[in-house]
Amino acid sequence: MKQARYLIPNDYMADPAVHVFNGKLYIYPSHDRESGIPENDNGDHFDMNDYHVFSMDDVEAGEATDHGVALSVADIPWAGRQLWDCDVAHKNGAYYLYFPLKDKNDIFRIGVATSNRPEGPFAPEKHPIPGSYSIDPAVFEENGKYYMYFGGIWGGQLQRYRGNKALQSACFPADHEPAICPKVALLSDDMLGFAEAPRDVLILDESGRPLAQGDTKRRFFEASWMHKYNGKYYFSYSTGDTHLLCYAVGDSPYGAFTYQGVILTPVVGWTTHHAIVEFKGKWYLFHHDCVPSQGKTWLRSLKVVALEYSADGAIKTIPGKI
Ligand code: FUB
Repeated sequence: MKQARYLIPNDYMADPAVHVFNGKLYIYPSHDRESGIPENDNGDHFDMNDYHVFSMDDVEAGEATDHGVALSVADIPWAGRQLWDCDVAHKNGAYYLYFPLKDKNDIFRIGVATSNRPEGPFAPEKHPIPGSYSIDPAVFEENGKYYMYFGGIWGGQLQRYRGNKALQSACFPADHEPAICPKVALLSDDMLGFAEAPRDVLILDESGRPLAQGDTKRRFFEASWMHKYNGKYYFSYSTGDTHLLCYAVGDSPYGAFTYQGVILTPVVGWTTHHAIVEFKGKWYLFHHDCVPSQGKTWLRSLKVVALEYSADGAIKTIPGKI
């Protein structure tokens, strides 16, 4: 696959999480829609109210099958608004959909919904995960342990917390201070909560110093993803207002991770978001852009492109605009 291709031409889908379950590829995107809310820095215009699940047998040329609505805001007892980027994990025949949603006080929390099928429908728990906050859950499984990465600044509200406690008001570090970190927590055996207090995911520069808040072309903004390649853990994320997808590599799912480089240069649109997955012996980058909506930042379309590594394990940078 030389060129990126659009996967769902008839609807606006974004923020892909992608997994292989039972030999099939499943895509869990956000479902963008036009709700008329004006664009602002809080992301109020990303006013999504349901999820669809898609599956594919062939990434190179096949169609994505739409399995219909898997979960709606209307079915979530604690819901306020805005279903943002979700992810799904599989354990012992059950599938767990993790989703960020603002509660009735307009605070992002992370919820969980369960199904016995990868395509859902998913039944939500009555309450969000205790101790959860912010957005963009991404779950990585290894040896029966499930790690949830999460967090996002600005509209994702991560700047309102320190040490897992809510602050009186949002607080950003000064430009020279260590950047706000994404979080990681082991999930409990029943997959419905955290087994530990969320920890900081440290992203270091080449000298071993934490990236600074003012280092906006490298510091974390949102959209965590984790994959393993050749024994190394690759933590990837979006730099938000500088519109890059980057990655950092470490020796443990907890990090620390050392910044390596850019996976995807800016796309048409504001947000950039991704999943990296191996399927049938090839690696792929799933992401989104706003070309089909002619640049409407809240109406994004899903794409896939081949992802390649150099012999030393470096990811080859992919151009976001062609
Ligand atoms: O889709 C809403 C938000 O935009 C996601 O949660 C972020 O990662 C960004 O893509």
